[in-house]
Amino acid sequence: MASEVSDELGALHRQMVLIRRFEEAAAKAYSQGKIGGFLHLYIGQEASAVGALAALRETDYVVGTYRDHGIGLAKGMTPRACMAELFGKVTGCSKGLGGSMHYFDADKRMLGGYGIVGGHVPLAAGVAFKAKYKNTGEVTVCFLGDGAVSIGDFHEALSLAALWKLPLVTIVENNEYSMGTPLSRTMSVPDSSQKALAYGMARDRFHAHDVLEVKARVGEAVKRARESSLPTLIEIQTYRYRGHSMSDPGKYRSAEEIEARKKDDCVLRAEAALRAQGRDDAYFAALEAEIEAIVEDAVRFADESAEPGEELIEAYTYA
Ligand SMILES: Cc1ncc(C[n+]2csc(CCOP(=O)(O)OP(=O)(O)O)c2C)c(N)n1
Ligand SMILES: [Mg+2]
Repeated sequence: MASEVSDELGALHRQMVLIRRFEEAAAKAYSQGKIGGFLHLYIGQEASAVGALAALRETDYVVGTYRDHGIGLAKGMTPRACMAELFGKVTGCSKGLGGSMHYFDADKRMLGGYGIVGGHVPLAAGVAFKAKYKNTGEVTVCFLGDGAVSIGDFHEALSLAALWKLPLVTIVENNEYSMGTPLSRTMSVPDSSQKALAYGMARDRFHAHDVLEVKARVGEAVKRARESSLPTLIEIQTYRYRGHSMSDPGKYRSAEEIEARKKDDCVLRAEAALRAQGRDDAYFAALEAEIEAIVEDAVRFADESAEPGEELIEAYTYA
């Protein structure tokens, strides 16, 4: 019989496999010309969103960057609505008007998907401010990339979050690169969590190899936010296997570097732990088949859905 630990790990592993297969299918659809514009894949980083969001309640909020597919799916958005958004279809979560960078689902409390690097951090602080002002006990998690740490918005938001003691957990996903620029060329220190010291804020820093550890460590920050209304800055060290976006030839790093990082793959690590606890080949084969069916259904749904009509032009244009 599976233990409680392996049941929990099994659920988180399943979410990570879903995100990975979903994005592999999205990459294929992109190469077939079914998806236009930008497509930033999260492949390699899955344990970060899955572990972090597992530490939240459904009523807690998440705000993220354009690398948002994993965050959206981990927050409970449907693969259908997420895939249809990539295809620019009216059945997408943002009616096909936003695309890859603009996932949004108010019911699931996934408040975006933003394309301006660092620009969303003050928005997340505002969401946390609302929770404090109304005394709702809700926590807000904000994801950003290592490149956003050098943007002014990040510092303004953290400064006020600390001053006003907001229930905000800010997570820097340090994947070592902003587009083709390594972190060593954008920041004077390698550990972005040190920025918390300037604001008198709690901080933490760890790898995203082990999804249960991510959950536990983010969970401490969530507890601090919920029970003491205090913010935390966390750096999660991670790595993306694919290019910055689909148009990135990736000439700034070697194939050897990528292969070396894949040895710490979060999905394979979770699989190995599950196997050690008794899950067998049949379990993983059934899981892959189940996920394949979900992803195929999402692609079919997106393919068959209609494009947004003219009636939406005025509805979403500000004058
Ligand atoms: C204000 C601003 N400047 C530049 C860009 C162009 N741009 C898009 S993504 C990106 C890199 C950001 O890297 P990072 O924050 O590390 O996130 P990652 O892509 O690695 O997840 C840049 C410079 C932008 N979108 N917004
Ligand atoms: Mg980065």
